[in-house]
Amino acid sequence: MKQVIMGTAGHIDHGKTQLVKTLTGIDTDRLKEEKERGITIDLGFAHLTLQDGTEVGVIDVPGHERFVRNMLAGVGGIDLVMLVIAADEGVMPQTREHLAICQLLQVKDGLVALTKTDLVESDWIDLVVEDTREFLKGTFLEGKPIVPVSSKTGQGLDELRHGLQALVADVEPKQVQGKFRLPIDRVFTIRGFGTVVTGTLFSGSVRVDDRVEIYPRDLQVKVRGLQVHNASIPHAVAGQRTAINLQGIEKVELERGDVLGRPGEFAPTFMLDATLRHLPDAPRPLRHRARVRLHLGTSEIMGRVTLLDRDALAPGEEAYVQFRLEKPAMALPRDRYVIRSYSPIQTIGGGMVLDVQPTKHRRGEADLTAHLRVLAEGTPAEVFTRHLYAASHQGLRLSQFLPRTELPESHVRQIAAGLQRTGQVRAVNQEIGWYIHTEAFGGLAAELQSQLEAFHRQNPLKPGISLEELRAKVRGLEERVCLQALEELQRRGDVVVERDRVRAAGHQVALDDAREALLKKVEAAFLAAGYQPPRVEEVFEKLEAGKGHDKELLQVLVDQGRLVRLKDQVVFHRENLMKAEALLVQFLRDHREITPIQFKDLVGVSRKFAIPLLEYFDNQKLTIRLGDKRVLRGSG
Ligand SMILES: Nc1nc2c(ncn2[C@@H]2O[C@H](COP(=O)(O)OP(=O)(O)O)[C@@H](O)[C@H]2O)c(=O)[nH]1
Ligand SMILES: [Mg+2]
Repeated sequence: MKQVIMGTAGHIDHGKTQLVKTLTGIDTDRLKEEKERGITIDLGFAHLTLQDGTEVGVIDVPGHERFVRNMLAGVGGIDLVMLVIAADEGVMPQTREHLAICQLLQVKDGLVALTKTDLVESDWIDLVVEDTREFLKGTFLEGKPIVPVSSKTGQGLDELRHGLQALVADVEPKQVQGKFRLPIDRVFTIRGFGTVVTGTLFSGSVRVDDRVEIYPRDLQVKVRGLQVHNASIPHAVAGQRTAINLQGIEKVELERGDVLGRPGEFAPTFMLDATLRHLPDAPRPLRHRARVRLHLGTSEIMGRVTLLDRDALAPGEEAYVQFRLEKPAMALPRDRYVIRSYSPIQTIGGGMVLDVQPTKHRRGEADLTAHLRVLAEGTPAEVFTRHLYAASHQGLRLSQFLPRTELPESHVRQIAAGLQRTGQVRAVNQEIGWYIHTEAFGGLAAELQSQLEAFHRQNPLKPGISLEELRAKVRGLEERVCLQALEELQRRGDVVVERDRVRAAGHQVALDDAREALLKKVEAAFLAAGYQPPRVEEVFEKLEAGKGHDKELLQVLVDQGRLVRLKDQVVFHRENLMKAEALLVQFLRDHREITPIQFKDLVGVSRKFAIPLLEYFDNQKLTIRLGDKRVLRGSG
């Protein structure tokens, strides 16, 4: 069954509420004050059953200029508008304002009811129809039916019903598969039930017993009951006027403007990127950082408009902007909004949300316009790719991206899979949905390689850089991404990764003849020292050379495997170490175990070196320590 919501619009006293009552039998002016004063103050709700059985939810809005904010809370989710114009008065200020609002919110379709025809002559009606036709030119209502009616005599009501029936047939079905979202337009208490909220179910669906979150309040509650058109149902879907009985919350804890959604699916925000169209009949240019009222869904939030590419936006112009808000908003890309000036309060423009988790833009930022244009005009795949591109080498995880898109997870995964196939996107971690733009990945690999080369130039005697040190050279680089980029470089044959050390494939420790000769002498000194190796500084001092490079030169010998460093100051020549190892292995084969004292006597080494040597063999997994003895590993 098709779900359709129609809203009224138009100037005060033009007969909106009366017409709704005549059509539906429901008086939508329910407040005491409304009855007393005979004017609509807040939204009214009714429903209408058409000839073919379609139930149309009707939202009656106030026409008074002081209550336009209430009107705005009602028209956010409507499919059709019935613009009401009294035949005796014609187009009036709120006729214009309401039509402009519907235009900005991109209400898709509607018609005009020309009311109070019983008060005027028929040739006058023809004139007003003509005027109205002129007034609608260039708007979404251009060419739509203009139906003369009288709530008093009943004239024209059948034509009006037919007109509505024809429009309803063309209404597109809502996104029932989308994320569940319901902007709250009323909160009240019903004795025996507790707190009830109502709203137009924007997208997705909800069931009795579902847990829902009240955004942006960080409150979770349970759905105790659901009603649509006064009937209890187990399951409500997008496009329905829905009343939800909430468990575990008091009326005072929430208000119009809050949004119901699934827990964790949305991220409230203080900043929004958006397109903004300044109305052609706005009284003055909109200045950079002007304070405005942002109407989004059923909420009204104060904030400032950052114009990103100019100082002022002239009436009739359109631009990309960033809103900086005074309270958090809950929105998704492609949501429509309206802004009103702070004072005097007047509707001045509106547009479409592009990004709900933007970075704080600086004016004149490179690429900003191109970026926003893709978000505004691109396909879902192009938008996703653009966000990935902006995320650079950090990439995006689905958990970060999903609150930032109107698309459900399955759709985003599909898009990502398609982009992986065409090579535009890589997965950092397929399982959690962590993706990186291929260009960003390529840029990262190039950056790592140039960092590596710079390191080699500055440290010609070092064989390579540690992974951690290299990773720290690129800001915000995560380990998993870094390793994948290095893998790629290694696959290409550009770098070599050995355990936790990285070097450029072509890199060799550069030694000139003098250094080579010096190293030979150093090595010889350690070889000759046998099991009593000297301190490193002593060797260099004796050779009166290598000042300042002692450590690096020694490291070259260690890297080449000619010397072995047991501890910071304990360095052995590998050959001596191997001799000691041979003695130890032979002894353990014969005697099974050895104490440090036995080892000291066996090798003829001082106590100072005996322990580091034994620990070294433990570390090499040759021996195992059992109490104060060592045995061969694997010997039982
Ligand atoms: N003569 C006549 N009066 C009407 C008609 N429709 C509404 N009215 C009167 O116009 C006044 C304002 O109507 P209302 O529905 O409250 O206007 P709204 O402010 O647009 O909702 C009321 O006194 C109605 O009785 C109509 O078709 N003919
Ligand atoms: Mg009214």
